[in-house]
Amino acid sequence: MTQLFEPLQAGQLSLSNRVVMAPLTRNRAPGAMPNALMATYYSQRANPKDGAGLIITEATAISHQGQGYSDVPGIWSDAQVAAWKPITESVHAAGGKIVVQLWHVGRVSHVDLQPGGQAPVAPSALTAKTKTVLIKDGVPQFQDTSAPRALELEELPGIVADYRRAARNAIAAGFDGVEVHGANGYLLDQFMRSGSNHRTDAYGGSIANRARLLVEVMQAVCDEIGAGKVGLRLSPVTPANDAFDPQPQALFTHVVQQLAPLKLAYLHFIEGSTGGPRDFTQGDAPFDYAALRAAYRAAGGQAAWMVNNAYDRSLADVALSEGADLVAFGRPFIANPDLTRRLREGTPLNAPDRATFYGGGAKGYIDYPILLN
Ligand code: 8OZ
Repeated sequence: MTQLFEPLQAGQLSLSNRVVMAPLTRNRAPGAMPNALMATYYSQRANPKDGAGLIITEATAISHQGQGYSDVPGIWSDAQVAAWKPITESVHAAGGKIVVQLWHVGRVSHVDLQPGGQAPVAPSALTAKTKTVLIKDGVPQFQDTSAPRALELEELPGIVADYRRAARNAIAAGFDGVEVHGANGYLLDQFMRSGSNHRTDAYGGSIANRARLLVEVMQAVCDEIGAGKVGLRLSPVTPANDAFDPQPQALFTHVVQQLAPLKLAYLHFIEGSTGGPRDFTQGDAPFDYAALRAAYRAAGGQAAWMVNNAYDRSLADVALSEGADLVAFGRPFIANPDLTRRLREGTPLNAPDRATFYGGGAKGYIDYPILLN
């Protein structure tokens, strides 16, 4: 089977193959500023034949309030837009395509990372049982998240506006589009799932109410830059960052049905537990991803369907034969800039070094070997 190495038109994204570089947090952007090391890292993975058909950047904060980890990049200021430009230019010069992942962490943050040392914001004042990464004296340290405060109803249009500004900035910075981060227990996921959303207004309670903020954000981002440049990442059953909902099938079926009319470029699903078991599930029944896709297609949704989590070549081939359009690889892309070539030729993969995942410099970032000739 060769489908993995064939081109795909996903909305306005013309992709040279179906191997996608998944978003990967690397904590190498001090001061939330993109930099030259990142240009090297991404362009190493941008070759249209041997690298990713699409690169999704590491999660990137839409506002200072949206930050929850040390040394992750942002895209809220003009200086950040200017600093992203050399990165998108080097990826394009290498023949690749790149979208930026737009991120608001919500309650997964720490007062040390928030403007004025304030409490992080969330749908409800419920502390996440999870850790964040603070880098002190160059050493990554896992620390408990801080207690959040509940966002006021009047603040929500401002959150939507921050996503809209980030999308506008992304295009100004030369990105081919954006991916909204709706997964892994961050702000939009916190609103969707009842474990973290105890609101009693129009953004809490029913499934339709809990999905409302995500749908408003997607609408705003699409209005701003055109839906054909917009993707969305979801993780229906992950427990990451204390995410929980008792009825994920009903919740995410509603979500994709709401998004069907938008004509998005792609929908991106983490299957099972993020970075963990693919068969992990939560709630009232095992999650049925095929039924989710069928519900989306039945509602008229035409976005490319991207799958992720612990894929290898044979699992990817099966997924494509069963109707997926794109397969995103995370950790394999950390250690293999030429992952697509290695998958095509069946060459052994370099193993990623966990000690250099978060923070640091060139080591474990831009020094993984590629196959020669
Ligand atoms: C690993 C470490 C920090 C953040 C995600 C953005 O899980 C992340 C993340 C992953 O989506």
